[in-house]
Parts: sequence; C-alpha cells; structure tokens
Amino acid sequence: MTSSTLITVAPTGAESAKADVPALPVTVEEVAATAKDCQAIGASVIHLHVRDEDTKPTLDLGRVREVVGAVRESTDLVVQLSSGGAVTDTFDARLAVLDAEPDAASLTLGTVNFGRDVFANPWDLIVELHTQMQQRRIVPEYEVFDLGQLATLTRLLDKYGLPHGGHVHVDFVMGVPGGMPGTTQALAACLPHLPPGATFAATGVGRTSLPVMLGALSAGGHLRVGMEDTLTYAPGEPVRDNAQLVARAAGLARIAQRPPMSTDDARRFLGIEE
Ligand code: KMH
Ligand code: ZN
Repeated sequence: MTSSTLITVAPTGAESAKADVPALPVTVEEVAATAKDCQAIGASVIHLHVRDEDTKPTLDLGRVREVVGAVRESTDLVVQLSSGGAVTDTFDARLAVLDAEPDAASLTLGTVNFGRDVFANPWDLIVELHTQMQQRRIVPEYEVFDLGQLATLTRLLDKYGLPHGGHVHVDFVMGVPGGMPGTTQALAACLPHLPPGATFAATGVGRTSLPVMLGALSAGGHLRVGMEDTLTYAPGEPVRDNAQLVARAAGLARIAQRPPMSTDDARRFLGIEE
C-alpha cells in the first residue's frame, strides 16, 4: 500500500451547465484559480475538460492549449486532459486533444450508458488512444465504469504492451447511471481483476462520493474528487467550490494515515517524466 494518497481534482466536467451551477469553473482564469487552490490543499493531478467562451464544452485545440498553459503557469499539478470529452464529441476530436501535449490523459475502457446518453468507447478507439499515448509519451489513466472493462484492460496490455512510464493506474468511476454502482461491494469486486502491479483510484458520482472515497481509502486506493462528479456536499447543501471537496478528501486521507501526495511524488508514482 502506498504511504500517501494521490488526489485528483476533476473541477469542471462536460455535463453541468454554468447557468445551473454558478460555482463551476469554466473560464481560463477560473480554472487556473481553482487549480491553484486545490494544489494548496492537497491535489496533485487535475483532470481537465475545457469550456468555450459561451461556457459550453469544447475540444477546440487552441482553447485546450490555453487552459493547459494557464494551469501549468499557476501550479505544478500533473495535467491530465480528458479524452472522453462530452458524449456528443467525435472520436477524431477526442484523439486530437493529445496534440495539446498533456502529461497524462484519461482513457475509458468501454462503452457505457450515461443516463439517457451513450458514452461510446469501442475497441478500435481504445487501441488508438493507448498506442498514440505510448508514441507521444503521455501517461494514460484508465477509466473503468464497469467490472467487465477490466477484462478489456488485460486484453489491451497483453496485445499492445504497457503504457508510457510502465505503470498501470486505473480510476474507477462509480455510480454513473448505466455503470457499476458506487458501493464498497462493487469496488471490492473489481479489485481482484486489476492487472498485477496496477494501482487504482476511485470516484463516486453524486451521493456515492463519500462511500466510494471511504472504501477506496480502506483498500489502499487513491481518490478523485471534484465538481465534475459531485455538486452536493451534503443533503441540501450545494458544493461551494472544488477546494471544499479536495479539503474533505485530504482530511480523510490524513485520518487514514496516508496524507496527500506531493506533485513531485505523483509524477514519480505515475511514471511521468520530470
Ligand atoms: N464526460 C463523460 C462523457 C473522461 O473524462 O475521460 C466522459 C468523461 C470521461 O468524463
Ligand atoms: Zn472527465
């Protein structure tokens, strides 16, 4: 078990509208400020979805580069771009975010119902993302929404080899309507199917945030929190900002005697070149 906890903040996502959630960071300045606050409190990785001038999700490369640059300027966080985008994005546009040269990128291991939508991740796209990231020296974070997707991970690694950096790190995204439930039982069922030597984080969407966080810590895992996944801090209490969620995760990690990992340690842990 690692002696510290990798905390990833996912501050924005592609699903919530700024009009519905005024505290959601969407401008370049808001994302950079959130990133700085979250690093100060214990985050070491930022999972980024980018919004345009109208606050809508975008994969426009110029805008993505601008946000990556702003986060790099104001923090030392590991910059992980979403290659998942929004459910409406094309595969080509999702692949093109790698041109923005992030340290890391998410890579979802299968198609999943996403509420009333479908988050499409066919095998050929998975292979293309995996092999392009190997060639471009970008470290993937394998996103797993359901247990069967771990079989896809094993098949991927058997056929195409280890990712850049040589370390396999998985993030369980739990509680999505259409994916596995956000429960300790579901998390425990997944763990024996991780490839040997792999590490994991978990995030629980909505009200599954706390049970998943506590389950992950108890099993030696790492944490992802943020307003991409959680908009309610407690029943009837909207999240104030991303730092509030990172502070709760960092506090629980300290209670578990695995305090937040520094950004330097996170780079070493994930196999990212310094
Ligand atoms: N927005 C979801 C459809 C990822 O970032 O890689 C996909 C998602 C996963 O958030
Ligand atoms: Zn995401």
